Amino acid sequence: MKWAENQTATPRSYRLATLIDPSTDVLWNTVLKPYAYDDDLSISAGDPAQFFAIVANDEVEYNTAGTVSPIVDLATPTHGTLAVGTGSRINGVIYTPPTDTKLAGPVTSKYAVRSTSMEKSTPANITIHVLPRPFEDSFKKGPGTSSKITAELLGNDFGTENIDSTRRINVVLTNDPDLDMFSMDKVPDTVLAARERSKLALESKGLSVDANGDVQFDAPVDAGAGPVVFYYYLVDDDANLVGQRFPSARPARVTIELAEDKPVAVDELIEIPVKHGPSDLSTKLDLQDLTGNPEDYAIRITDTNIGAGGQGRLSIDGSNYNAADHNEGLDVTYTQQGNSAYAVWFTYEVVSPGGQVSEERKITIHVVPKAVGESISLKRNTTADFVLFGNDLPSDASVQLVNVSNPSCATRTVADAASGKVTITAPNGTNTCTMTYALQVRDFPEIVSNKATVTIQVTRR
Ligand SMILES: [Ca+2]
Ligand SMILES: [Ca+2]
Ligand SMILES: [Ca+2]
Repeated sequence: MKWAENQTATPRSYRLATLIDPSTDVLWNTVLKPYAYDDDLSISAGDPAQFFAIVANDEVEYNTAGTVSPIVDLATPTHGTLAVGTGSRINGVIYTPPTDTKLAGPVTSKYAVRSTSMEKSTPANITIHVLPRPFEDSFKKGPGTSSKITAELLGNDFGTENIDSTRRINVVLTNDPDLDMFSMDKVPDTVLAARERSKLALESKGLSVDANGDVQFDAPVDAGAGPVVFYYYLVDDDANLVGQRFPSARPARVTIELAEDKPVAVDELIEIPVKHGPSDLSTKLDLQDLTGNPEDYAIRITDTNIGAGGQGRLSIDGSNYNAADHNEGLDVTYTQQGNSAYAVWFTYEVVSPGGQVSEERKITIHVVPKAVGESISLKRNTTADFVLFGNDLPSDASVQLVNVSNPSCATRTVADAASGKVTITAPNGTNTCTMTYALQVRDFPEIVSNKATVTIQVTRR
C-alpha cells in the first residue's frame, strides 16, 4: 500500500473499517464500532492537575452535552493520578503528576471508549510525559577555579530522577534560551549555525558537560569578565541516547558571579552518642554545613589529640588523617572508640577553591553516654542493691552515676557511683515509685548523659 497524497518520510498509521454483514438491520449497519486512538501527552513535574481531551482524536458516538463520559476502563497510571472528567469535560481525563516532584519520565495508562449504543472499543494507550522542570540558579565561583556544578544546578529543580530505570535525566546547556536545541529533522541552516555559535559561546565561558553528564565549570581567571550567564534544559532521555528526547518546556537561567566568599571557621562542640561497636562507629562531620561555607570548600586539620592520647580516628575523604601528608579534604569523618565516653579535639582551617584560608578554630567532640531506664521490683519493707548500668552505654568504667534523684516513695543511697550501684529501701506498702539518674564521664565531668527513669515496683511479701 502507498500513500498517494501528503507523502512523508516518517511512517503513518491507518485503520480500515468495513461493513461485511448483509443484514438489513438499519441500526447495526449505521453504527461503526467505536475506536480509541492512542494519546501522547505531556505535563511538567510539580504542575497542578491538568485536563486532556483524549476523546478528541477518537471515533465514538456519544451525547457530548450529556453527563455520561464515553471513557471506560481507565487504568490506574503507573505514577500520579488519573480521573475521568465530569461536567463539560466528559471528553477527557484529569492527570495529576507524582506528588514526589523529583520524578519525571513516561507514565502509562489505558482506556477504551463506549458509544451511546453501548459498543466498546479495544483499549488505547495513554502515554504522559512528565517533563523535568529546571529552576533558575544564582551562585558564586572563584575566578580561575574549576568545579562540577551539577548539584548546584539541580538542587532546586523538579523531575531530576527518571521514573523509568532505562531512561535518565540529562542536562543540555544553551547560550540562547530561545534557540531550538532539539529538532532533528529538516533543521534550517540558520538554526544549525546558531547551535554552533551557542556551543562556542559556552566553551568560551568555560562550560561543558562531561561523559558522566556532569556540568563542569572552569571559571575565567579574570573576575572583571563579569558574571557568567547561561541556560540549561533538563531532558528525559533514553539511557543510550536513542529515540525521541523529552526536554523541559523551558530552559532555566544560571548566573555565576565570579567571586568567592571568604571561608569562615568557628569554634564548635559536636556531640556524638556512644555506640557499642564494633560496626557503625563512624560519624561524618559536615563541617561545611556547620560553618556555613559552600560544599566545595576544603577542611584542613592543623592539629589534634586524636590518635595522640585522644581516642578514636579521624579520616579525610575516606582515608586516615595524617599530619604530614593527608590533612586536607572535603569530607571529615570521626570514628569513635566504641563503648566508651570521652572528649577529643582538633583545630582546623577552611580553604576555598580559590586558595583563601580562614582563621584557625577548634572542634571539640564529646562522645556522650546514654542512660537507659529500667523497671526493678522490690518487696515492701526490704532493702536491696541495684546496678543501673546493665543496659546503658557505655558499659565500661569511663562513666559514673550522677544526678540520682530521691525515689517518689522509697529511699535510696548511692552505694557505688562508679559501678552504678544504688541501695533502695522500699516503704511499708505496695506502690510504684520512680527515680531518675544520669551518667557522667569520669575523666570529662562536663559530659553528662540524658536523664533516665527507673520504675520501682514495690510488691507484697
Ligand atoms: Ca485518544
Ligand atoms: Ca536549578
Ligand atoms: Ca540503665
